Parts: sequence; structure tokens; C-alpha cells
Amino acid sequence: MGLFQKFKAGLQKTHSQLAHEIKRIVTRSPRLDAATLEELEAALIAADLGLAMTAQIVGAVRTAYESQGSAGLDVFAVARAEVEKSLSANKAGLVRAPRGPTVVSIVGVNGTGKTTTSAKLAHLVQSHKKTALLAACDTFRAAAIEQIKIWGQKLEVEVIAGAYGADAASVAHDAVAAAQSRQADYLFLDTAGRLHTKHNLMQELQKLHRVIGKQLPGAPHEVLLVLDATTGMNALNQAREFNKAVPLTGLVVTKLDGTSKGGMVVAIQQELGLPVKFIGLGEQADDLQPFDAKQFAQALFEE
Ligand SMILES: Nc1nc2c(ncn2[C@@H]2O[C@H](COP(=O)(O)OP(=O)(O)O)[C@@H](O)[C@H]2O)c(=O)[nH]1
Ligand SMILES: [Mg+2]
Repeated sequence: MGLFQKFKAGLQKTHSQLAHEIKRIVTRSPRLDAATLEELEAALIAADLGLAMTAQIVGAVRTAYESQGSAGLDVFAVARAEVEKSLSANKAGLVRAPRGPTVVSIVGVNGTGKTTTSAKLAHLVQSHKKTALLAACDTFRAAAIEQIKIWGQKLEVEVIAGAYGADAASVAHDAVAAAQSRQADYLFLDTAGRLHTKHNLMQELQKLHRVIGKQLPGAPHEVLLVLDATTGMNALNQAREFNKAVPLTGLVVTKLDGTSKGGMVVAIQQELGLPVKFIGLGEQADDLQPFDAKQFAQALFEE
């Protein structure tokens, strides 16, 4: 399956709902009167595209209709162009440290997909002929250490782990030392899930970053917040709070395959001004893709 085909397959739920609705609205009333535009607006909001993006699309459709009438007016094409335009500044992909290992800290609340994303990222850089190391910094749950070790075996990626209950910062410290001595290109730190409202847990994360920053200046080079697309706009609050505690360099939106509200990727980017670097489209190692505005817009609004 080609990259775009995968993109499309992963966003199938959002696409089919949106396309079905738009088609129904447009076919029924080719004269785009106020009531029809309102229905279009409701369909876009239902896909969680957010108020700003929705207003922008509806405005563009109205303008096109006023200037050219309904003949040849392609609502799908207009929506595609607007979404692509508003996301085009988004920079996907991982930064690369000028020298030494690039350290990527994966953070977020419980169950969003941090561990899976860490493993998928290791797999992704491996497929670009770079070496990766994983660190089991979620020491709160024994099962979490086990889970990432299983991924490590499967992907043939070394996992640096400590004992259950160990200090996460010291595991991270060991992992950075290992990454340096192995001359690994990337080190992914799988951190424990924490509620953005729990101050002490956020402080623990700050400490972890401080420790490795002293050890390797510039680290962590990326702090990626993992957001579960199925939680909708609640993800926005998580992002705001995490960003206050540990400055984020980007977002990863997972489980887009499981929701018809994939528009939240657009809303969240517009609201926060943080790039969505990767999207998760399934549970397998290769179900993570660098975010691409054009492909995303196309996958959402293909007739
Ligand atoms: N369908 C789907 N499931 C995902 C995706 N990412 C993670 N998951 C699943 O979500 C669950 C929680 O993931 P996990 O990585 O353990 O979350 P963590 O608690 O943040 O480390 C697991 O069952 C994963 O397989 C995704 O992009 N799509
Ligand atoms: Mg985990």
C-alpha cells in the first residue's frame, strides 16, 4: 500500500462521514442558500474541524458560489484547498541534533499511545537507516516496562530499562549514556502517563528533562506530546497544560483510525500553533506517518 493509500485508509471514518454529509447537502440543494450553508457548517463542526477552520471553509464556499454560481462549484475542492492552506506551515519530521544522539521525549496522559508511538518512531528511523534506542522511563507500572521490551524484541531495538519503581530520571540518564556510547542516532524516552493537572507529576517530568539536559546539552531535542484523537477537544486542554510545564516541540495525534472526528488535527494546530509531527493510524509498527498537509486535506475531502 502506498503512503497516501495508508493515509486515506487510516482516515476512512472521518472521510466517509464528512463526504457523505457534504454530498447529501450539496446534491439536495445546489442553490447554496443560508440554510444549506448552515448544514455544511454543522457537518464540519461534527468532524471537529473547529470553529475557525469551519468559518474559513464556509466563507470560501460562499465566496465561490457568489462569484460563479453553483455551476462547476466543487465544495470538496474548496474545503481541501482551505485546509491545506491553513496547515501548510506545519513542519513534520524529527529534528536532528548537530552531533551525538537526538533525544526525543514522549509525553502525555495515560493510554494516549506513548509506548506504541515510541516503538513506531524507532521503527521509522530504522527504516531510514538510522539507529535507535528505546528507554523505559515509565517505571510506575511493571507492565509498562514489559510492554516496551516486547516492542524492542520485535523491532530489534535495544531497550534501556531500570527496575520497577526506579527513578525515571536515572533511567533516562542511563539511556542517554548508552545512546552516547553506542553512537545511536536517536533515543526515544517512553515516559509515564501523567495527568496534566497533577503538579508533582509534571515536576517529575521537568526534573527528568533537567537531568538529561545537564548530561547532554540540548537534550531533549524534541518533546512530543501524544494526544488521542478519540478524546476530541479535551486534548486541547492537555496540550495547553503540558506546554506550560515542559515546552513542547510538537504533537503526535494517535488513533485517527478510530474516530470520525479527525478534523481535530486541524483545530488543535490552529489553536495551539504547535506542529502535528506525526499521526497514528493503527496499532502496528508502520502505522505512524509524518504529517502531510496536502495528503491530509485530500484524505479528508476526497469526493
Ligand atoms: N487504533 C489505534 N490504536 C492505537 C494507536 N496508537 C496506540 N494505540 C493503542 O492504544 C493503546 C494504548 O497505547 P499505549 O502505547 O500503551 O499508551 P500509553 O499508555 O500512552 O503508553 C494500545 O492498545 C495501543 O495499541 C493508533 O494510532 N491507532
Ligand atoms: Mg505506556
